[in-house]
Amino acid sequence: MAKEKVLVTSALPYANGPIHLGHLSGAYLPADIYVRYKRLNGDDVLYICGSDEHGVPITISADKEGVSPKVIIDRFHEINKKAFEKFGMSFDNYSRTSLPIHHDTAKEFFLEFYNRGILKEKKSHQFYDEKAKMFLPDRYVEGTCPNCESEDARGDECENCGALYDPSDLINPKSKISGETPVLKETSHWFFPLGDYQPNLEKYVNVMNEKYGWKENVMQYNRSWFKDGLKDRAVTRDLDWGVKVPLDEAQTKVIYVWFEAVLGYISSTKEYSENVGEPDLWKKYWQDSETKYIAFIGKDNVVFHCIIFPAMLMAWNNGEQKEKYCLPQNVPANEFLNFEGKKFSKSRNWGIDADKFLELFPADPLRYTLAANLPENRDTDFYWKEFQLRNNSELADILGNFINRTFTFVFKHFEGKVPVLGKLEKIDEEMLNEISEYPKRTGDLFERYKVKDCTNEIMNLARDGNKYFNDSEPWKTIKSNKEKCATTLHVCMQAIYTLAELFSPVIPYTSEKLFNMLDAKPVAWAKCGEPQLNAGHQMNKAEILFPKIEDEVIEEQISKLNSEKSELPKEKDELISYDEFMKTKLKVAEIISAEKIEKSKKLIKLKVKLDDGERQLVAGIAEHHQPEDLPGKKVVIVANLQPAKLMGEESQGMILAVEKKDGALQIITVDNSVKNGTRVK
Ligand code: B3M
Ligand code: ZN
Repeated sequence: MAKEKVLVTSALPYANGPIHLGHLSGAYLPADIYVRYKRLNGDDVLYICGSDEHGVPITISADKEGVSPKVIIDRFHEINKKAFEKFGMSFDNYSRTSLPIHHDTAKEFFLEFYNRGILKEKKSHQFYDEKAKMFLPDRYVEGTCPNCESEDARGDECENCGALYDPSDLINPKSKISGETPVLKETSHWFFPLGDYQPNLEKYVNVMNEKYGWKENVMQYNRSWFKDGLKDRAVTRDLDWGVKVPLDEAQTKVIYVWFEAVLGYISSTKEYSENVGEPDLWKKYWQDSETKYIAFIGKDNVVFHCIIFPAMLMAWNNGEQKEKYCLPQNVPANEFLNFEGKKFSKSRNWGIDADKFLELFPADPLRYTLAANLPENRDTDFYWKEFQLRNNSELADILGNFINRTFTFVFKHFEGKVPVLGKLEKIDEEMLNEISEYPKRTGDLFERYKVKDCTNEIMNLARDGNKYFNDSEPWKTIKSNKEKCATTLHVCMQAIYTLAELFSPVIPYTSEKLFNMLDAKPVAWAKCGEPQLNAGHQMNKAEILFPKIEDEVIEEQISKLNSEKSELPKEKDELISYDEFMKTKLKVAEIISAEKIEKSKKLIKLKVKLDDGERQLVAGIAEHHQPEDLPGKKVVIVANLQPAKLMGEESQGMILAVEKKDGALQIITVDNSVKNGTRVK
């Protein structure tokens, strides 16, 4: 394949907290493995990232600590940069959006759109905290959800029912700054007309998908946004932390964090260009139609990378100026990694940060464990026990064992030199043939961002190496037929060389040690399956590549996790009378039909049958039950609950469910023989 010019970016992590394993499995490890592979493949690759240092998540963290946002970003920019380095992330540049070079880039784009009349100024009413004397971003307002009436609902999205709304729809809104009731005050903002770009965006996404195969999960998100119709998006905020809006009449406003954060990829590339003494180098990537731009992200960032950023680049490219920006050719977004069966949660102290993990264990066993189980098409889990198993039973007992037994034999019987390859038997030819096919097979998988499959496929070569060693029985042939023994070990050495290169993107530290043991260097990816070690080549002493992880080390982590988990305060059980209980009419109902509610992550609309007819319920169980599994089930509902509107759908009652140990919800069901309408007593 002709060499490619590849620009790769990973989502810029907010500098308001430490990176955890879930982040690594999302936008970072897959990208780093892909980039390392492309470099070995001889492609011209630039890998760009940096800290996202504006936005409400940062000011909320600063407020909580009573420090300036700068204190927060300086701390976490350093922590995350160091953790990434220790984890082996091979960025060409890791910048930060608080730098002037980024502010200038963001302002340039804003003024380009402003001066060409693309941005529309609109007046709107926004919540204003008269005590704190500031307009309140959505996340600074909380109140009662207008859909499910849950308390402490966030200003823009209800975590209980998934409803998306405007903060002014909240019932009994309160400012999270002063606790006071905010007032609606007129303000004006500039809007990017995203809807105007929908036809071109749909064409762009569909062409890219047809040509390069975008992931189905990504295409589903895009289709749902297109189906709802793209709306104008405010690109300014009444905040003081961020990139100032470059207009005299907007000195109290900043550019909306997402509008400028995606431009951080460009400013980070500019910084890299200056650092290497070629200030215009960045144009050879961003402003060259030959560039293959791949944006690695987590699934919560799809709309910004598949719709909003491309629309911004399209708008720029429609301008009179000559230079055109390249748009993402692919956005291989990963789903989420959970931790020990539950979502990572800072507030519930559930999970482990990358820097803490890397104080306990080396990077490669973690890289391998995460790579072998990436959430590429569905959420997956990290379990401490599985991490120990991957290290002990795969890295150590398969790969390490194959390398160790081969080196031991070669040093014991052939002075540590690659033995002469004698007459080949079928078993030898088959193994050499398999080795020769691996670079193409794995290269094709990496080219399609199938990092999980590729990682497991490479480990299969080590499995086959062990099988070949066992079936060839060098411990016997060393006595009966030394030439045959030599041939076996020569073939094993070639396999080890190929494994050193194939695994290099996944476990780079181990690969480097292995190449030192082989006293060899990697070659072009396509050639690493051909014989690379000549007979007589002297090896260096072998070292233990994967020390075993002992049970007690893992047990300590698991027990720590459970003990440190923040205990939610126990609710006091208030006593009620039988009559009070009977006021709540709990009845058995049969589910007739069930369907997910569009644009809500949690809600399912149910039709249920009682003794007095059918009714509609809306339940927040979409993350735990598939709609198709529900019809026919007999459930228990609160039949005399006041109707409520959820995402525009009326719910005439509530279905009873329990939360399982792992946090999943399970609806309560009764035997099918129970008649519909039967009361729970
Ligand atoms: N910082 C959101 C996140 O960390 C945001 C990504 C920006 S990529 C330009 O998930
Ligand atoms: Zn709600």
